[in-house]
Amino acid sequence: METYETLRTIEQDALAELAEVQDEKDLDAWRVKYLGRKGLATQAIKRLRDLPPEERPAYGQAVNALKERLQHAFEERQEALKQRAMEAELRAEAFDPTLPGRRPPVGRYHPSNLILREITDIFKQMGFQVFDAPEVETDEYNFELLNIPAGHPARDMWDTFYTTNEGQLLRTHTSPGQIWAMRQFAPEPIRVILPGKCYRYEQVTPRSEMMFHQVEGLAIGHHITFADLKGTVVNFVRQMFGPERKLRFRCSHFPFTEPSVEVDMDCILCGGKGCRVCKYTGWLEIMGAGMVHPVVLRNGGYDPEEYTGFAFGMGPERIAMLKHGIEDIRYFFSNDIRFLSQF
Ligand code: 2U9
Repeated sequence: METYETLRTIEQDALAELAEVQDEKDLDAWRVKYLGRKGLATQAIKRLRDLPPEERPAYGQAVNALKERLQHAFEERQEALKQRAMEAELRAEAFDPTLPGRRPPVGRYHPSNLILREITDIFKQMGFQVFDAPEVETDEYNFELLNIPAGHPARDMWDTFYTTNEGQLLRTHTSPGQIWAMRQFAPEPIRVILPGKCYRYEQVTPRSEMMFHQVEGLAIGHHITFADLKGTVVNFVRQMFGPERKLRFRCSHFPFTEPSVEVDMDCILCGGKGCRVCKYTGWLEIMGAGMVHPVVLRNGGYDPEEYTGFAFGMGPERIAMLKHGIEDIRYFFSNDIRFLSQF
């Protein structure tokens, strides 16, 4: 019976030690110690020799049963350790839903586009539709059809980017687009607004860039008068700059309008008292305008005996500069995120 006692001791020791095993290495050492070829459980079979033959089968079975139980306990422990390691790994990599999220960088509208949208929205309310026209133009559309023939002194007003193709250029104003609009719609009355890019080969200064935007408007129909132009401009300015704004229409000259005016608004900064922004005049120039010249009307396909129209043009960057107190037009196109992200 002492032999069986030994088997029990082996089993008790083995299970107690197994419970203490914490990692793969110790587990393997345990397996070698008890179940390996020279392991205690394996070696226990040697006691067979000391037993009388009739007791040997029972003892053999007892040793095999012990080995099976130990093997089973080994596998259970192995599985438990694996499970524990996996849980630890998952805990280490765990997603923490309480951490603040990482914001992806989000783009926004360019201040030129924002002001263009504001301007076109106001004119849309008054029944104007947005018309799109090419930026690469011909001499004919950019100058001639607008009553600016070759040699006309007005051509000196624009220094033009000519292309290597004869007669082809980058438009110096959005006005050629108005010819496209007139020729598309004549003889129907029209109200169109043309926002877009223009190019002039000039010295870049705080007040002028080589590329800039213009918004031009054109209304053609029967009985359109200067009073319609005035009402349209006053409504626009009061929506853009506030209901208290005063306006002044000052005589001017453009080849494509007759009569022509330049429109001044009382200074938004000083209210007309005079300050640095209005150069102590109390007034800010915001646009040019006039009644469409009869020659231009005819070039667009309208009979000037039957139709009249008004037109106006403004620089949206200038409008945005006045509205937001921006002092240098070059901020718009120098891609400085510190400037752009303020709008
Ligand atoms: C056609 C007929 C008439 C458009 C006009 C102006 C006056 C004008 C400038 C102001 C500031 C442009 O950005 S700016 O430099 N524009 O003063 N523009 S009347 O008149 C037209 C245009 C096309 C067929």
